[in-house]
Amino acid sequence: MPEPHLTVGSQQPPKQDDKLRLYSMEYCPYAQRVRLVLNAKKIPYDTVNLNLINKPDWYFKVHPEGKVPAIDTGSEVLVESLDISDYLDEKYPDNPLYPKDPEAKKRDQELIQKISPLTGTFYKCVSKQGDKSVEDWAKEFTPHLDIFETELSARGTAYFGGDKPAMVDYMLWPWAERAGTIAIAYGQQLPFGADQFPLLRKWRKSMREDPVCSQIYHGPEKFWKVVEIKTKKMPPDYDSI
Ligand SMILES: N[C@@H](CCC(=O)N[C@@H](CS)C(=O)NCC(=O)O)C(=O)O
Repeated sequence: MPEPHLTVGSQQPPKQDDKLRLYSMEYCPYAQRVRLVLNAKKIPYDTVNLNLINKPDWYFKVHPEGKVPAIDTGSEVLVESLDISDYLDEKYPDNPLYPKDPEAKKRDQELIQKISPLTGTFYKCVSKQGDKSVEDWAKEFTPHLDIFETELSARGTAYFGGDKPAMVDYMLWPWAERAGTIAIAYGQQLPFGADQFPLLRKWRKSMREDPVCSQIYHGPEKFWKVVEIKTKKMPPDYDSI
């Protein structure tokens, strides 16, 4: 069971000294990135979930913009999923998630930067912005997905990280987990060709079975409820999704 989402009028839970504190929201893909890294590296942490529609006032003292994820290390608060993930990888050397070679690490970090245009398209699509057909959406997604398909092909490995998932895989996975939400939104899958993205499709299946991903898997129906809460302005009861 996820930790309850704290809302307006709640008290900030006292922090234990020996653990990192993650401020999160169970269905946030950016917070999920950090949870994947924490779990992949077996870093002890506790979670405080927040209701992001009715945020508790005290949270603005933690993160002035009131966003998740944020990590309280005990001596500082870190924000932004990519910065937190990089920090964790450097600070906790077990199970390194980047290649040792600085050039290869830089290439991975550059690839991670290319996830953002893909997620932008995902949000517009799933919240049905622009009144486009599924054919149009498939066309719009194609160049973004091609980047990752081509990269898997060039690397010749099952995962971007090689024979096991690493940083690029975990930074991309939250949206691969949510991809099925599009079929719920439109009543059909986007009409990609059967020969399009064979490596990415295989990657997605393998990632679904990765213990780090499956441990916190929710699947498309729950994410669809989260989309509906936002787009239909329904009561934000994230604890009963
Ligand atoms: N660029 C940020 C994005 C974080 C983000 O947008 N989080 C959303 C939840 S998924 C949030 O906190 N929304 C609340 C708000 O914007 O007020 C990151 O990578 O951490």
